[in-house]
Amino acid sequence: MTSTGTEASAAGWDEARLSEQFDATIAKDQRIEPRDWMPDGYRRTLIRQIAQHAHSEIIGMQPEGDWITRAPSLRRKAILFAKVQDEAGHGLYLYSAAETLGADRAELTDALIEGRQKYSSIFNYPTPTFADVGVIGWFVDGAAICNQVPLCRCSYGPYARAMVRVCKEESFHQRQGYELLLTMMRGTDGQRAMVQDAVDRWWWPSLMMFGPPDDDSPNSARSMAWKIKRHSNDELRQRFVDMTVPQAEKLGVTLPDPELSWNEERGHHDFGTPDWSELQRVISGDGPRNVERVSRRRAAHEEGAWVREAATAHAAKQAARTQETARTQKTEGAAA
Ligand code: BYC
Repeated sequence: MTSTGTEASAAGWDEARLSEQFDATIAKDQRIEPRDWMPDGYRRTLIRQIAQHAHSEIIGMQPEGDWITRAPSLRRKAILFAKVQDEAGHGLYLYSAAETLGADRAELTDALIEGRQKYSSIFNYPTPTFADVGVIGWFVDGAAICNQVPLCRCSYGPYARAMVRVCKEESFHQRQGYELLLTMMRGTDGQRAMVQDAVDRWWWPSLMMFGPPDDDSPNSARSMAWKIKRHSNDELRQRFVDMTVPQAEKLGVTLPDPELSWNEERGHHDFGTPDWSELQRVISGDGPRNVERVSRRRAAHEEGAWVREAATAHAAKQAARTQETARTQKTEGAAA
């Protein structure tokens, strides 16, 4: 799509024509870019999803970040540092993508810390043992890969492009988690029990990451028609289960679902039903760690105010200096 909103109004195009052009771009599987005309609902949906995604990355630094000072070796500490730092980076790309839609980053942060915008339910669970770091990598980053690889083909250009790098890093995160667990499984009985316990606690919350079942997902149909989402919540959940079962067998752990079995006819695993009332509780603020996660984010934001002020003052000083240099050069040029 090439015409900007300004060009369009100059050409006297009406909204119906712009809407047709938008639909044609989506139908051709081409990208919508920031300066293209888009329906308000498309813009709002993207800001909602991208903001929630960004908030999830930033809040997601906390459960694992708690283990940085307690990692059992220098190697594990360095890996964990790098992973948590990557998540900060993902949050920043995503806030930038939301800004291309006209969202204001400071307002998005306020919406998060005032509880007006959501973040992924998964980060409201505790991480009592180091095995949780491994299982988060294996399950949570594994689920993130299933969910986010299709987002690389999302119809909105800046979101799709941000996802390419994010997915490459998520893939490293997943493998580091699995490798950590393989190491623990080769250790003592106590370590193996720790891994199984973490698997038991994280399995169902990980399945909930994909959102409510399709028949209870109010946003899916619209988002799929706009090619923001490429697959439904249930399709992606199934993909995650199919991918994870053989990995669990190789690792030597049991997934805590008695209904889990291979269905020859469907060519997929059958599995039990997550407790959807738990997902609703966690999303609405009543999970095991919601209060702690948001209050910590609020405190970090308040304590960081001086950094933002200093950076703004520095940028203003630099801009004034650049302007002054340009003025001096112009005067000297005129005099020469
Ligand atoms: N948690 O109609 P639905 C990561 C909300 S970061 C909380 O199906 P939609 C990582 C949903 O927002 C992981 N809320 O919605 C980071 C909606 O509420 P609103 C984050 C949830 O948008 C660090 C309502 O329920 N990934 O991987 O079509 C370390 C109805 O749902 C959840 C992303 O954000 C949930 N689990 O689909 C390691 C990916 N599920 O907004 C790893 C991008 C649903 O109407 N996001 N809700 O008030 C998406 O793909 C989609 O937004 C979702 C939901 C699949 C999450």
